[in-house]
Amino acid sequence: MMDVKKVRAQFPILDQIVNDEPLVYLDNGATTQKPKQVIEALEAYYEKDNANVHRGVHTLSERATTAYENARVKVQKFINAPFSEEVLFTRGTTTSLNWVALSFGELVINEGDEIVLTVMEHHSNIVPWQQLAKRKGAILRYIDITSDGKLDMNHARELIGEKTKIVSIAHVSNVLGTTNPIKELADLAHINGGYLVVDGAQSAPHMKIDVQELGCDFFAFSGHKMYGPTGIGVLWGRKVLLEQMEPVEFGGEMIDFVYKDHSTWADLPYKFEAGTPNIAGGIVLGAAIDYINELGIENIHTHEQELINYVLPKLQAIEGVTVFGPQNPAEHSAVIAFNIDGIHPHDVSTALDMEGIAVRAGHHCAQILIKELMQTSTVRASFAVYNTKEDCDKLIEAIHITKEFFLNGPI
Ligand code: 7TS
Repeated sequence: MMDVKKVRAQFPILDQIVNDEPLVYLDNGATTQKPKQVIEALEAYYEKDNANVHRGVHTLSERATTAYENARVKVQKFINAPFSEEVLFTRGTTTSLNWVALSFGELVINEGDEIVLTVMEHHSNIVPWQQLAKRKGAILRYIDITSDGKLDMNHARELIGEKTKIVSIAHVSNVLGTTNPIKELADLAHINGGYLVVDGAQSAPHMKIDVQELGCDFFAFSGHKMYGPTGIGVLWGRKVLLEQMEPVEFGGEMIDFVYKDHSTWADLPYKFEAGTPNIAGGIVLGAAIDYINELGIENIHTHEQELINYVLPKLQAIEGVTVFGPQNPAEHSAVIAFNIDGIHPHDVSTALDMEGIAVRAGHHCAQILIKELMQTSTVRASFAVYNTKEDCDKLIEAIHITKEFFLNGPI
């Protein structure tokens, strides 16, 4: 059993009053808060070790380089990647997916080829593929969802065929909370001679990731959604593929030799990491992984799932509330999007903020999905390891207060 009180105490930001109420932070799908040991790792780096990496032979540079490369190994172990040089540091999921589209897409996509996405994708797993399709004359296809917000696997089997070169899909939807069957999709893509790209932004913080077990070819995620800093993320790719790919950015550190008319590239992973990287970000992402490992990702998952089991039925029971995505709590991950009949989601979000509760309202960068759900926006409560059943109770109570205020007027 996780001692949530102890966990909460590690997050200084949570201990504050917002609009005269204790803060209840339920916008973890957007970004998570950071524990003391992660904040301290950032401070320690700048206070003791700051230097550029991979170039100086002086002591600080060696220290910074060692810490940065150790962080890469921590990421490798975190996702069970076969090789540390398959771990590329990026700015975040968005950059990671752009790199796959720009480099791998450029390599394998030709005119008439098909790229299969799903209607539940975040814009950062749609727009880079649209741009690639435009450049190459390729075709985009979208797998539908079922009425309870799961991926329609019959449709997936229909769409993924011999023209499919790339399937790119969210592991967990940032709106529906659906977890997609990655292994099955990887097999489908591979049988047809294609490749599977996974957007792990909403899964890596919440469940054990094993890229070998998932059977995917690329896996992207962000540090800031898993208790780490902003501006750092990861692209993992299979070595044989990364080796064939061209770099996306060019400049210092990514070259082997530079001649007047051409250049040759450094080995993996450096070929992709042009210029001075986000050194502090990489090292502190390593500290965030240490933090997750100390708690245990399985324990985090169990705790969050308990919260969903607790709060989802309570939400479903409120008259006028529609919850999107799987209705069975066991199939619903740590994000819950919902709407209240007759009240605009932005009004709901403002009213909840008045009660000290932070949620997100909007299209959640998933406009195709929101249209599919026949909404213009939704409210979304998203959970992390430091959330409690009391947070859930406060959310439910505040929704009742909000309904009362908007539907029956101020008392
Ligand atoms: N993919 C998914 C599934 C996401 O949820 C997000 C961010 C991204 C990609 C992009 O990640 P980034 O770190 O590069 O921005 N999602 C959200 C969200 O749901 N609310 O704010 C950001």
